[in-house]
Amino acid sequence: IVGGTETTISQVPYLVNLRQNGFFICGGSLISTSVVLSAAHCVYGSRPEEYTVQAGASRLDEEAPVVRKVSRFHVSPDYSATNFDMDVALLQLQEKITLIPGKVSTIAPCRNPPENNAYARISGWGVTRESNRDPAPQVRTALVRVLPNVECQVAYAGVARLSDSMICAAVRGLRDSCSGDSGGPLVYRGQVCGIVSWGFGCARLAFPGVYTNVASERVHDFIEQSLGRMGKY
Ligand code: 4AZ
Repeated sequence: IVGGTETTISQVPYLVNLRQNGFFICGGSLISTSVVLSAAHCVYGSRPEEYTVQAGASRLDEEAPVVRKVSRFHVSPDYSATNFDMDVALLQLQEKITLIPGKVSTIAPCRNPPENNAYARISGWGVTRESNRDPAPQVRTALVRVLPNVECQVAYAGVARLSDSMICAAVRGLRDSCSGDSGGPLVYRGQVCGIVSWGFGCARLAFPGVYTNVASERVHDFIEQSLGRMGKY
C-alpha cells in the first residue's frame, strides 16, 4: 500500500495473507470459513499444494493464529494472463477456519459496484513505494476513490484495454495498492467490491490502480458457480 497507514488485523479481519512455499506473495479475502477470494495471477500456473493461507496476524513475521493449507483452486476460465481480464480465483481450504471475533471474520462479495467517486478501503502487506522490493512487515490500509469508468479508460488509453470485469481506484499521485497487495480486497460498505489486480506503477498521477470488479456480471457468476461446485461451503 502506497500512501496508507499502518493498522492491525482487527481493523481488516477479513484480510488473509497467501504464501507460496512459505513465502508471502499476495493478499486475499475470507468469503466463508473455507474459501478465500483472491486474484488469478496470484496462483496461475502453480499447484494448490504449494500454498497456505494465514489469518489473524497483523505482521508477516508473527505466528498467525490460523494457518490453513489450500486444497483446490478455482481460477476463472476466462482469466487472461496478457490483459488481466477476469483476474479472480477462489481458494478452497483443506480445513475450515476458526473465526476469531474481532480478528478473523468473513466478508461478503459485493452485489452492486461502488458508486463513482466513493471512497473504499484497501489493505495489505504490499510495498509502500513502487521502487521498494520488500513487503511491509505490518499490515497497512488506505482509502482510495473509486473512479468513473471513463476516467480510467482515458488514463489507460493507448496502454491497455479495460474490460467490464475491471474497476479503478486511487487517490491519484498519492494512494494506491502496489506489488504484494495483489489478491487483496477493496472494501465498500462492508463488502468486498474489488480484488487488487494490476496497474502501471503505483500511486502515479497518470495511472490509477485496477481492481477486479466483483459485482460485474461475469465475476459474480464465476464466484457463484465456483461456490456451487464446492457444494456451498
Ligand atoms: C503488482 O505488481 C501491482 N497500483 C499491484 C497493484 C498495482 C500495481 C502493481 C496497482 O502486484
